[in-house]
Amino acid sequence: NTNATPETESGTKPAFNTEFADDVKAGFAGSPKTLSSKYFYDGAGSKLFQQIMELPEYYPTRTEFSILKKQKAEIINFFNPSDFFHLVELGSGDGLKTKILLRQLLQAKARFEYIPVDISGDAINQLQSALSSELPDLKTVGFTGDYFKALHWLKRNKPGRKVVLFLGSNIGNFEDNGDLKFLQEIRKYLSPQDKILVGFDLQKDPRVIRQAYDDASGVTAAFNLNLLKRMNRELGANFEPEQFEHFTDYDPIAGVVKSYLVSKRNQTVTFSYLNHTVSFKAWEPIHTENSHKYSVDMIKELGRKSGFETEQLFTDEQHYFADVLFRV
Ligand code: AVI
Repeated sequence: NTNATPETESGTKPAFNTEFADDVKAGFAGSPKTLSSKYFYDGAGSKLFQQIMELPEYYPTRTEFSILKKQKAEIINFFNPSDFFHLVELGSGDGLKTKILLRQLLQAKARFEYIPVDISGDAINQLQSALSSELPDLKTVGFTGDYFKALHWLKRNKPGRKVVLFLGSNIGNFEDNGDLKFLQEIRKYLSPQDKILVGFDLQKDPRVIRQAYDDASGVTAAFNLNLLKRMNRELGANFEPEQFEHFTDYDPIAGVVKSYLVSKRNQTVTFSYLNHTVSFKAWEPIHTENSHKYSVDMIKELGRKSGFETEQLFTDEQHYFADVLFRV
């Protein structure tokens, strides 16, 4: 098992991450205190996220899965499969959802090459070895690293038409306007004929949304609190997770779930590797995540402002989720 981040503080220490240390210092110096949700996904956090995706309350993953399963034939037709293209997936993870499209493309004798991109080298290696046995006819060229490094590399090394996949509603986890900046940046690497399929979580009954981020079994709370444990492991901090509380709420006007870790009392935490201390007041929040929910109008407007046209929107019967195909 290559996914070997220790879950106890007595295990092997992960390599010191300067960017994490700097972001923690800067985020805790501000008011309100913040920490980027990108730090959720260490080994322990990624395992907890896998559990979140299985929760009865967490509808996005299973809904997107059903959209892809039911509409796979129609979706891949929009990729113009008989004309060679690179299928580039940003944040491929375990590729479970993508395999539905990959199987369909192979069955349709599509002319393409699959290029999964992930920040985790372990995820890319595991996906490549799974694909080579499960779909031996598939040509896969994995890329480990940052999305924009990958797009830059592609521009130089893989000229030709591209279809980009950005599934799973990761688009919703940016700060305000971060979704627009991200799509505008992607657009710079695309040419006429290129397309991008993006997963969006749709606005719905606010109670359904709120529950998805505050499940009864406490897995999402553990996922949020893992940030404190990660700082203990990697930055030598002495957070007591029991002294913080997971709090989350959905604002139906802004269309965003905001998650926090709230300090239950006045306390001071020492970061022994950073020679640094941070104080928290009783009930002071640390903002740890945004999860934006979209209306169809917001999606079309976002596409337009980023230089795309909405070609097709694939949704489920309840209109909980949408995979949206934008063309340049
Ligand atoms: C990864 N991302 C789309 C998830 C979401 O729903 O915003 C992360 C998550 N946070 C709490 N639960 C799931």
